[in-house]
Parts: sequence; structure tokens; C-alpha cells
Amino acid sequence: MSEIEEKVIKIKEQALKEIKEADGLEKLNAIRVNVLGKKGAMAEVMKLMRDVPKEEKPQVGKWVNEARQAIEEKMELSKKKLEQAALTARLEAETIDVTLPAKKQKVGHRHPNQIALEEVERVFTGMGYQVMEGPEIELDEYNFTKLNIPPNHPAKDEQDTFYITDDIVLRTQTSPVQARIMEQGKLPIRMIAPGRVFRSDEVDATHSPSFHQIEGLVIDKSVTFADLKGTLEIFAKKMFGPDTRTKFRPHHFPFTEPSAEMDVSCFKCGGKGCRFCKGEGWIEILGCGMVHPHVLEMCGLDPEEYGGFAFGVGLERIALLKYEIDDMRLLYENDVRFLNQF
Ligand code: 2U9
Repeated sequence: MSEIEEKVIKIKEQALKEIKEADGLEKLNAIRVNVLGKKGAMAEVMKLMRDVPKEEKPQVGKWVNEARQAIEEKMELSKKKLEQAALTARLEAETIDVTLPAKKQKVGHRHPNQIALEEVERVFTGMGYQVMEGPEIELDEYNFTKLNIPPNHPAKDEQDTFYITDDIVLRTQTSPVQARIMEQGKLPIRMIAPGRVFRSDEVDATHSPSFHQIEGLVIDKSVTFADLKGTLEIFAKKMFGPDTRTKFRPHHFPFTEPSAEMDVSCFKCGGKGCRFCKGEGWIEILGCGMVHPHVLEMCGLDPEEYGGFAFGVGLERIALLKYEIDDMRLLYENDVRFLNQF
């Protein structure tokens, strides 16, 4: 066997072995460059052709070509196999089992105040009321004077009211919203005003310096106390269940005359008396009354022509009752272990 033939066979054997062992397309490519490339092993052999006698050249050429062909065929085969394997691996990695249950998205929870607010709003908008909002920073005049709370009235005491200046306060009630709407003079009025109010109170289980009220106002010709009672009875039944009974007790507010507080029969025991209602059978829910003629006048309405009723509920009080929460502070701490329960 000639030296050249030996070389060619060796290169071929070595190349076929490496191709067999190649585990990726990059390796295969490297073999191609090293063996068949311009500066590869076969090219080196071809350089030796110069010294081969003319009559033997065709034979040597044949060996080289056969070796090249064998290597290329093997390489092509190996390439196809590796490509197929890569494709199979990719498809396996990308396989989706469409029968698997969907991942549950974590969604937030509505705050109990928000749930209670939306419920109250639903009841009143269902009766044709509009929901109105106003500023939390108010003129003393709208927070107090126009609501028949004159200077030196005990409710204005520094202890209860956050003053910004002598004339400007953090509103202590949402009533100034209604006073402003009345002043606009578009009648009749059927509205509720929900919102944050501020009072200089110490924090405890039932008090906070900032809480929420929902106040209501109806102004029209010939509105009676019976309208007030009927409306608030419907509210109580929708809010606390159809068997809820209501009781009106006389009370006093500067902005209404006559005034009352409304109790509902305990929705836990139905009125027999239990721990929830402290044995009373009744739970105090809201304050209400017929708008004081003096308030109507100060808000630009003629009390001879127009009259109406108003009411006020503490939103936190409703939320605490409805969800049997015994400490108001839980509503402000935003502890997710608490909030997740709603
Ligand atoms: C205008 C005229 C009258 C609003 C009213 C109450 C009775 C009331 C309290 C309930 C618990 C406030 O959150 S609370 O502390 N409110 O009892 N509020 S009548 O009367 C108005 C409002 C606006 C122009």
C-alpha cells in the first residue's frame, strides 16, 4: 500500500470515528473544517499529489474522492440524526398538557368598608338617588353655620374639630356636600353623600380620628316624615334582611327637626335578645330627621315651599355589624390575613 493511500485511509477512518462520536451540529461542523476544509487534512494530502507520478495520479484522485464522499455521506446522515434529535427534544420541552387545570390567578379583595358602601349605594341608587361627593377640606361656614351649628356650639369645640385656619376645617360630617347641592337650587334633590370625615378622637375599638359617613338628603314639595320612615325601612330590609323591623326613637340634631334615631331588630337573634345586641333585641343604625327650616333658608330654599328629610350612617358601623367585626382598628390596619376573609 502506498504512503498516500495509507494517509487517506487513516484520515477517513479517523473522520468517520469522530463523526460517529459527535454529539452536536457544532462538532460536526468542526470536523468538516478540519478534514474537508481548505486547510484541512484532505487538502494536505492533495498537496502531495505534486510528487505522485503522472500515471498514478488518477488512482490517488480516486482514493481521495471516495474518502471525501464517504465522509460527506456519513456527515450528512449524522447531521440529519442530530437535527431530528434536537427537534424532538424541543417539542418535548414545549409540550403543553391542555388537560391540566388552569393556574388560579390571585385577585385582591374588596375592603369590608367598600363592600358595605357599594351595598348602601345599590339600595339608594335603586330608589333613584344620585351619589355626590365634595371636598374633605371645608369652610367652617358649610361644615357648621349653614347646618344650624352656630359659633360657640359645643359640636364646634376644638376637641372634636381639626382646624386648618379659623375658617377652614377638615369636615366633621359629609353634610356640607348636601348644603352645597341645595344652594345650587336644582330641585327636587334625592342624593347620598358618602365620604371620609375627621374628628379629633382617640383611637379605640369604636373610635378613629378619620372614618366614613353616608348621608342622605331628599328635598321636594310636600315630603313628610312618613316618606322618611318608609325609605329607611326599605333600606333596613335590603341591608339586613327582609324580616328586619325598625324602630324610631326621638333624638336631637341641630340640622333636623324633628330628629330621630333608627334601630333595627337584631339580625342575629331576630329581636329576642342575644350577645350580639347585648340583650336589647335592637341595634342602633342611623340618625335622621326632617331638614330644619333654618337650614333650608341658609341654603337658599323657601321652607314654606320646600321641605325634606335627611339621614346619616357611619359606614364603619355598618361594616362592623354586617361582618361581625368587634374592633374598628381592624378596618384600618390593612392586614391581608384579615382582608383575605372578605
Ligand atoms: C343637610 C341637612 C341635614 C344629616 C344627618 C344624621 C342625622 C346623623 C350621624 C350618624 C352616625 C353621623 O356617622 S355618624 O356619627 N348622622 O345622625 N345626619 S341627619 O342631616 C343633614 C345633612 C345635610 C343640608
